[in-house]
Amino acid sequence: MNDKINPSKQTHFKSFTLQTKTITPEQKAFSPKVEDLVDIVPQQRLSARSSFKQLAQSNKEQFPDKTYDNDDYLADLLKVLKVKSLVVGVGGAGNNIVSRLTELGFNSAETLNINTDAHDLYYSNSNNKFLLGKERCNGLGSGNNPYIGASAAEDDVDNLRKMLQADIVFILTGMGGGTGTGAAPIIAREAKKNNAMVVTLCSIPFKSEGNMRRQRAKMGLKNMAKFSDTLIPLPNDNLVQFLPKAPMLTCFKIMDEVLVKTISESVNLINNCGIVNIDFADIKKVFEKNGEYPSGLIGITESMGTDNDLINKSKLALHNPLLKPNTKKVDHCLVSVTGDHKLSLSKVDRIISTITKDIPDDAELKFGTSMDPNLAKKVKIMVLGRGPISPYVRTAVDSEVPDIPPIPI
Ligand SMILES: Nc1nc2c(ncn2[C@@H]2O[C@H](COP(=O)(O)OP(=O)(O)OP(=O)(O)O)[C@@H](O)[C@H]2O)c(=O)[nH]1
Ligand SMILES: [Mg+2]
Repeated sequence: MNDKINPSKQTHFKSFTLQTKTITPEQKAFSPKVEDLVDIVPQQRLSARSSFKQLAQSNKEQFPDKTYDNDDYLADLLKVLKVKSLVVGVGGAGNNIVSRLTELGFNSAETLNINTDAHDLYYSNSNNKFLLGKERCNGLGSGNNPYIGASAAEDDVDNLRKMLQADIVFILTGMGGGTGTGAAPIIAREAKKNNAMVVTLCSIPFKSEGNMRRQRAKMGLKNMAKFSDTLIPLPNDNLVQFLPKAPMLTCFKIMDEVLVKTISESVNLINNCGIVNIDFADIKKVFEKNGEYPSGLIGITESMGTDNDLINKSKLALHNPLLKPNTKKVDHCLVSVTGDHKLSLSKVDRIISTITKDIPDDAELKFGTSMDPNLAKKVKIMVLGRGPISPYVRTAVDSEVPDIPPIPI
């Protein structure tokens, strides 16, 4: 779309000013008894949908007799309708995943790496970088201390708020260290203050990394659950089942690849809203906070396109062995199928009917298709689901582990 300002367009919104939403005490009283995100959302940044509504309303008031909508007007509306996604990597693991994403040529959303460790941050790859807690950590990391990670984030809270301007913020991190565990919940909280939907994907340490790391990971998860709409923990140990003899570094690399694919496919789905018949409202239904244990299911597979393989890979995407979700709890399900221009209806039907069989009869399922000429005979299947609760999230939320309060310098 052309960015030049067309004088004829300016007249549409001459007297338009963005309004901030105020929350009445009555609204607060009726808010759900889950972690109340409304309380921490002063609505500084309007969502794409709210901006769209305000622009449309303002135009209606200015031109009450207008019957048809011309293209200039529609182009203006489309400008604000674009959903902005931001991918944030926090700490060593998060930075590695974002670097991999960048190296693979991902450019569908902005990326931002945040770390207390200047060395790790310097060697990472992302559109933007931010060294957290410069005075507190002196660029040397948090020393495995989540309290230091949290304090470093609080030191830079104003800067964080400025950076986290998006409709959807994906947070990628590894739980169990100091920076990701301590800082990522604060980063999520600041993104929520900017009215973003927060989707967190994080790794859970191997048992072999020791009990202290696992305890820290539980603290981190409990805090992440407060500020994430969707929180998907990927336990490193689930990889061990497939690769019992693989070195830890190889497992990290494989986990990184899984996270990279998940993020890039999710962002593509969001960016392609309107081309496929899945729209942002559908994505919101699956990702938006629902209850006190914010989890869900995400699975991506690639099929060779034969009948049997389509069935197997559809099941694999739904029953993602890295998450092991209880698919009987799915209440909303989105299935995105990508193929080349020859993708047949019967293949799509094979995928959808396989997935439908494995989720409850009353679950709402919506599917969309998109084209990628590079796939040739292959078919990409992505399943997003709401309903299944990760046992890791449930255990962390119900646990007595303490909060991670910041400590003074
Ligand atoms: N997927 C993946 N996981 C990793 C990687 N490196 C570490 N992890 C996991 O993430 C956990 C946290 O490690 P880091 O991300 O290095 O820790 P950090 O957040 O930087 O925290 P500090 O270095 O202590 O300040 C570890 O316990 C591992 O389980 C990686 O490259 N990829
Ligand atoms: Mg580190």
